[in-house]
This record gives sequence, C-alpha cells and structure tokens, in this order.
Amino acid sequence: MITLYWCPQTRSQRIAWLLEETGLDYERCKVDVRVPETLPAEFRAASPMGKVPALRDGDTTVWDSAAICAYIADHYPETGLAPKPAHPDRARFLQWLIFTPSVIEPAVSERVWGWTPSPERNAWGDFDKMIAAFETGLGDRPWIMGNAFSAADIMLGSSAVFLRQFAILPDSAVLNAYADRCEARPAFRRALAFEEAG
Ligand SMILES: N[C@@H](CCC(=O)N[C@@H](CS)C(=O)NCC(=O)O)C(=O)O
Repeated sequence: MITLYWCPQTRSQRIAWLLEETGLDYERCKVDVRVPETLPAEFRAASPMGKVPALRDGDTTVWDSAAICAYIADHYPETGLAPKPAHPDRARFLQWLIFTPSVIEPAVSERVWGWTPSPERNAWGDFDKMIAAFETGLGDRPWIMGNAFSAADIMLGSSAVFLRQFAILPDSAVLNAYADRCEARPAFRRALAFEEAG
C-alpha cells in the first residue's frame, strides 16, 4: 500500500494530484509539519528533514515532490506519466520535471523576498528568465510533453497555479491557459477536495 504523508496548504497537494491521476490505491496520513513535536516516527523515518510531501510504498520511502513524481511514474509505468528511460523524449521530461525545484522555486524566492537578481551568477537565472523559459517551453503545447499529460505537468502545473494564487504570475496568455487546464483536470479537483475536507 502507498501512504502519502501530507499537510494542508503545502506542496503535498501536488502529490495528492499525482496519485489521483494514477488511479493507484493509496492512503493518506495527515501530519502537522508546523508542530514538529507531533510528528510520528514513521513519518520522520520517511522524511528525515520533516518535510511534506513524503511517501511510503512497502519498504520504499521517498521525499521531495519531484523525486516522488519520478518514482511513481517509473515504478508504475502503466500509469503512463513518463516516457520510458530509453525513449527519445526522456531528456525533455527530466529537464522539465526538475525545472520547478531547480529554477521556479528559487526564482520565486528571489521575487518574493526582493533578492537582487544576478542571472549569470544564480543557478536559477532570475525570475524574468524563468518565466520566459517556462513560456517558451510550453509554446502552443497543451502539456509540456505535447499532447500527453505527464508527471512533469504535476510539478509545472502546480507551480503555475501557485504563482497565480500569489499574484506573481505575469500577464501571460500561455501560462494562464496552462494553469486553467491544470485546474480543470478532475484529478486536480479531487486532490483539492480532499485537502479542503482535511
Ligand atoms: N523540495 C521539497 C520541499 C518540501 C517543503 O519545503 N515542504 C514544506 C511545506 S510546503 C515543509 O514541509 N515545511 C516544513 C518544515 O520544513 O519543517 C519538495 O518539493 O517536496
């Protein structure tokens, strides 16, 4: 059985969305990362930094949302959420799967915390370069890999939705339409509903 360790209003919403997309059987274990002394030992064992999301699948544990997306897509290939390792599209998939933690999230911190941009020195470029790359990457594709929705869209789509919620998504037709498409997916809505139910 797969167990998702989650906490409301955190990045664990992404993995609820991922799991709802897969149709796999899973259970949810709610933890309160804001009150560390309440965290159960089984969660701490799965997530050494005490962060959500984290996942247990039998004897396997994995934490960090991008790693969880890669694990589920590869371990359950029947879910069709990633090109196979030898497929020519695999490199593109990996690059966009990692774009959220490696580029979007630090670029958002730069913008929100008012860090001085330094695109040549900073690994994430800067906020404006991040947005330009995201827009160009999507282009006129419905999903980052083209017509097929993939686990990379979980990471990118949750980021686009987050940027819009926090009013830092620029006036971009491409990114707004992408966020709309993500929010309209039944699995996204189910994941949101369970989050709201608590
Ligand atoms: N890179 C991680 C970030 C996880 C993360 O920072 N989670 C936050 C909630 S959104 C958390 O658990 N914070 C509690 C803490 O660090 O104590 C991922 O994408 O899963």
